Amino acid sequence: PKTYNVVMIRHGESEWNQKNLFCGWVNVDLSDRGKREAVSAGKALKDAGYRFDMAFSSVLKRANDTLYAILKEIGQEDIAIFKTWRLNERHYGGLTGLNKTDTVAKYGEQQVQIWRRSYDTPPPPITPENPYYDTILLDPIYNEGPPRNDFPMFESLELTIKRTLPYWNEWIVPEIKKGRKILIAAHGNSLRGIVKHLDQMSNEQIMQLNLPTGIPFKYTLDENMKPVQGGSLQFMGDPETVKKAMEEVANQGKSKK
Ligand code: DG2
Repeated sequence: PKTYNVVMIRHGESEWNQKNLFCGWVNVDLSDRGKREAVSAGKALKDAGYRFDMAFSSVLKRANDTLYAILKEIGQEDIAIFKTWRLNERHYGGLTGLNKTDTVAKYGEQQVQIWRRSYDTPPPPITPENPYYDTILLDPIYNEGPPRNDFPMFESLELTIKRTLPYWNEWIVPEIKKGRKILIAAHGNSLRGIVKHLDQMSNEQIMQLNLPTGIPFKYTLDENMKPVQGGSLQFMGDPETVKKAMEEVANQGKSKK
């Protein structure tokens, strides 16, 4: 039977991941470590012999720059790249710009865990008092969407999935089915949305998944876009490193010990 591979990656560590700030739709750069992670991801894909026909990313440069670094490593800077706000990170609303550890100190680990990982509880909305309100609204990267009258002020994972999955279904799946080899460079929560969909995870199961920065993972899908033989996402990295990187992400929402 026919199977298809698709490779995805959460961008390398960003400057705000490094400072442990809620970021969402703010367009920050990769940290130096993040840039190195992106190059390593490219090398790993190169060593494994990966070639791609096209790539998809968000409109945020931390994801775009991760993609460019990979394509450079594998010598495929010339392939078609499609960028869409629909693959953006979830909009972190009123939490945008706040330090995750400070937020734990103020509201408790449990509340922060709900804001970070619950399926349907959204963060509070961003208000004009937030220092990044205009930064986001006036950023030209959003000139082509989302529509001004439907511009999010916050997003739960559920809301993120509602705008990411239509893009997956309408634009990415048809290309996969044509046999095109696809690379997607996006974000912790937009990719969690796609993973939840592909693995048919429950709202509870997805809470436990923390995607590490800069480690590519692949799916092998059947003709119905279901992971073959009950498989799931397969990371391209040694299991111990992947486990540590996932714990690091989980710990961003824990109180300082
Ligand atoms: C992080 C995810 O997004 O944060 O917006 O702060 O993938 O773009 O670095 P990314 C953010 P958590 O949901 O892991 O707190």
